[in-house]
Amino acid sequence: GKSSHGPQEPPRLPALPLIGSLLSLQSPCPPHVLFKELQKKYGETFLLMMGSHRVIIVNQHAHAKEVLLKKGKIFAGRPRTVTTDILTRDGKDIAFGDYSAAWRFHRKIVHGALCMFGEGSASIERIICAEAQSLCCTVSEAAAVDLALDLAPELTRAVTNVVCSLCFNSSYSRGDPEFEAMLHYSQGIVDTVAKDSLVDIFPWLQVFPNADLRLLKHCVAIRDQLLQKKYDEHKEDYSDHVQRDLLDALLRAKRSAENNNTADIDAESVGLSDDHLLMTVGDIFGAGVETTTTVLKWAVAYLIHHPDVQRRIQHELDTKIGADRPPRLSDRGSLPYLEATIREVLRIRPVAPLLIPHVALSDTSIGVFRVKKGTRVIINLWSLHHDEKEWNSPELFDPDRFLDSEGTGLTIPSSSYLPFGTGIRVCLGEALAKMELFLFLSWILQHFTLSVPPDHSLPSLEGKFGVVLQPTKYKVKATPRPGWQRAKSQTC
Ligand code: HEM
Ligand code: PLO
Repeated sequence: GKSSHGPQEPPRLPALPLIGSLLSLQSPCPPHVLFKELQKKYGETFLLMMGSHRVIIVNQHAHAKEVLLKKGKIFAGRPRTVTTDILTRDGKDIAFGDYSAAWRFHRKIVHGALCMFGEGSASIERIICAEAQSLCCTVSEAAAVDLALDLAPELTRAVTNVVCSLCFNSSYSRGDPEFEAMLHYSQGIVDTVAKDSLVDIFPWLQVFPNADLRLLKHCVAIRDQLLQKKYDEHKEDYSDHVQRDLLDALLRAKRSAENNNTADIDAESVGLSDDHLLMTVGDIFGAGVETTTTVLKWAVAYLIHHPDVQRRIQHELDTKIGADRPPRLSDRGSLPYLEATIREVLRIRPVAPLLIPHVALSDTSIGVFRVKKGTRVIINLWSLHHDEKEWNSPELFDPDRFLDSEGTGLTIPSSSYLPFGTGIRVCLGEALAKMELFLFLSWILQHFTLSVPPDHSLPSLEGKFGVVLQPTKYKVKATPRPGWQRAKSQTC
């Protein structure tokens, strides 16, 4: 190979015309799979052009950690794209907002607000368990009359209500028209935003009629109306003395910056304008709903494919908790097999297979490769989680890989595992998501055994690529477990 004297150019894919078609929606493979394939020809880290932008694709964990951790601050930028600008009013949110004082400030406020509800306090546990309870009741009612259920809407409502409590101190009941509208617009956004679609690569294409862009704008307008309504309501009965939720926490920060106006803080530059507040709470609401719901759908799909795994979790639940009480957060330590299963779901079907693109804020390097300021860096988490050098039969669903040789202690067998990212752009909702996944799955499996409904085929495990990797729709049969049939009538 080449001798490495100082930084060199990364291997580079043939230029523009090819790449345009490569990343377009017509490509037979989703981009994370395609990028993993391209490694064979170009090596683990390579460069391509998306329109006029330099993009480096990283398919291996050492380089991924250099970008996210060791040089995390240098690579903390985010690109501006047509679709994310529409969603976030030109990057006035956390996830798609570029590195800035406003971004740092908002992360800090949200982090603080999430901690307030966080692991230590009982309130978040109470909220999740109330939703889990109501979910189990709805499922058992439906299961009594219908052998083939679509769990997705109920899972989504449960997860939405948790994040609704956190953000807005509110919740939705079944059939609430606002909830139905939310389901609809959110799917429209997931289908159209940040997919490296042609308009994001060639922004001048915006001037032509574009169905995706029209759908996105329509869905964002409906979302914004909903956010604005919550915002107005909160402003009306805001008080400095009570902090009910995240929106109150943001409003308090805004008020206190405005009151200290004599100092050098002004609302616009620190990012405390109405737009910033709305976009931040929109981020947490959107992330809170779409990510956790997606993982639950994947988990149920894999459990249906692997009844043995399901039985082992239920055995663990029966021996460690029994049938007299529901699971709680303090049981997490005694249910390692369930935890291992959750880890395996997050490995085999990462929610964000390409994370969110990062941008180099100055000239730098990755390994031996030179990286120019402004270069976009895509970490291909799909490659990390399916690396044959790191995982035995990576396409095999096997929770045991996360257990030690005795099968009782949890481990992470490879450092090629970053479901939530890492470093200064690490997921803000990791702790919340893990609590929800644990409680919802343990409640469901304590109450029901899930299987394929008669005359249906197994759920597809393929996934539909978008800003999150979603499973396609499927139906399940939920059979109440013996010990819980009696309890049901008392609690529902
Ligand atoms: C960012 C994963 C749940 C809020 C991210 C990133 C990943 C991720 C991979 C991108 C990291 C990067 O670009 O380097 C997940 C997974 C989840 C989950 C697997 C569920 C299992 C949540 C929840 C919330 C949330 C529940 C909200 C409460 C965010 C935010 C960011 C983010 C705000 C942007 C951080 C930034 O750019 O500074 N998440 N997430 N996530 N996540 Fe999550
Ligand atoms: C999901 C659809 C919502 O309507 C808007 C929204 C806001 C924040 C996004 C989220 C969507 C998708 C998942 C994202 C999240 C921010 C962080 C998270 C991208 C588009 C991940 C997994 O990185």
